Amino acid sequence: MERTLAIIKPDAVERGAVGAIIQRIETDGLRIREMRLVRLSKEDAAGFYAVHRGKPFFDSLTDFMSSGPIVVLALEAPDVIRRWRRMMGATDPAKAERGTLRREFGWSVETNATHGSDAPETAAFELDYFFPKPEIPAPAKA
Ligand code: FUP
Repeated sequence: MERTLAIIKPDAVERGAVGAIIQRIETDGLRIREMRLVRLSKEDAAGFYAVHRGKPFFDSLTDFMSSGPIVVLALEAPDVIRRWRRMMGATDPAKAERGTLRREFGWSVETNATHGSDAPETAAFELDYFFPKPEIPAPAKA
C-alpha cells in the first residue's frame, strides 16, 4: 500500500472541476485518506515547490498556486504514485493523452489542473507538508 499527495490546483477549483476530478479518483479505486480546501500564501507555495526555487518559472508558479483555494488530498492505493500521475497525464495539457485530467481540465503548463508527487521521497515530504498529523494513520509498512 502506498500514499501520494494530490492537489486540485486553483484553476481547476475556479473552473468548478473539483467534483469531476474526485469522481475520477474514486472510480479508479484510489482511496481518499485526507482532504482539505486550503489557500496557500506565496511563502507556503514557495515552501512546497522549494525544489524548483531558482528556476525561471518559480515566481509565476508560486503566484499561481497562491492565487486561489486548492484542494489537497492524501490518496492511498497500491502503486498510487504512478497511477495518479498516469491519470493526470503529461505536465503540458496540450501533450497529455486523451482521457487524462490535464488534457480535460488543464489549460497550460502552469495552469495544469492537478499535481501529484513524483516519487516515494517526494510523496513523504509533500504529504507531511499538508498532513503532518494524519487523522487516518497510514498502514504500517510491510
Ligand atoms: P509535474 O511533475 O508533471 O507536475 O511537472 P514538473 O515537476 O516538471 O513541474 C512542476 C510544476 O511547475 C508543474 F506544476 C508545472 C510547473 N511548470 C511551469 O509552470 N513552467 C515550466 O516551464 C515547467 C513547469
